[in-house]
Amino acid sequence: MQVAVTRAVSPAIGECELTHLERAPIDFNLAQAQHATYEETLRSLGYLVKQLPAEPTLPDSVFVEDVAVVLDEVAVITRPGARSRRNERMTIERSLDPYRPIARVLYPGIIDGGDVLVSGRDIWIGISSRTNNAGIDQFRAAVSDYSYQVRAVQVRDCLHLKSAATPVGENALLVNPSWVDMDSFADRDCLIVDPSEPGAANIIRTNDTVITAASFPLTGERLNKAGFNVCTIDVSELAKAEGALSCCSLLFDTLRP
Ligand code: CIR
Repeated sequence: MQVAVTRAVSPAIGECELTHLERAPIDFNLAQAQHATYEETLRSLGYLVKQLPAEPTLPDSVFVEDVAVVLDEVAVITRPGARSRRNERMTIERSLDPYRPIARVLYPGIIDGGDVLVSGRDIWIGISSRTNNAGIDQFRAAVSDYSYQVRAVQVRDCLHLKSAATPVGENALLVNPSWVDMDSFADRDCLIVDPSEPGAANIIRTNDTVITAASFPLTGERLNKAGFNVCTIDVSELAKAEGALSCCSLLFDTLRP
């Protein structure tokens, strides 16, 4: 069974962390409606959505991706780079505990799940304002029994590695080459976002569908032309909090028959 762990939008989302964007008012009702459509889309693609209750004191808690990385063998609970996000961990850990052994990144490591790009047995981890080398070393140690190749990669001008690149196929990535060097992904096919849509590289690939954001129609068209089955949703209100598509869920298989 495929599970999507999500969390309802916090009523405090207007006080979210911001790194690259100017603060703009966020319409809470619209953000909730877009989030509901996001969850509905995952349901329509076969996911059992397990929604955690909203956290009124944790503005960024809807962005569950940053707090854990769920591999087949283990769930790694991160230590988010933003101090304001560290109290998101306990409830996420509790939600994953039934499904996977748990490992944790601890001080002095920091790491955001948004910096962890998993493609097959390869894991690239972005060095960003949210992820440091100590976090990467601890993550590498946590997965060392499971034959993944873990590599660090520098990102620039964006929040996370997964702002710059996400998996679009078994052996293919969708990349914005202005934010991460494509040389890092020499053994993958790289599709490029439309240059006028720098934020478009963050998509969700699931089964035979890719979910893209409505704000990036030209990249959606590129994927369509490349033969992908594209499903588009509007997450513009969540984007004002620097959230993208992948960050609103933790997707994994229960691995039970
Ligand atoms: C933050 O700065 O932490 C949030 N406002 C946005 C997090 C987005 N996370 C993601 O793309 N993985």
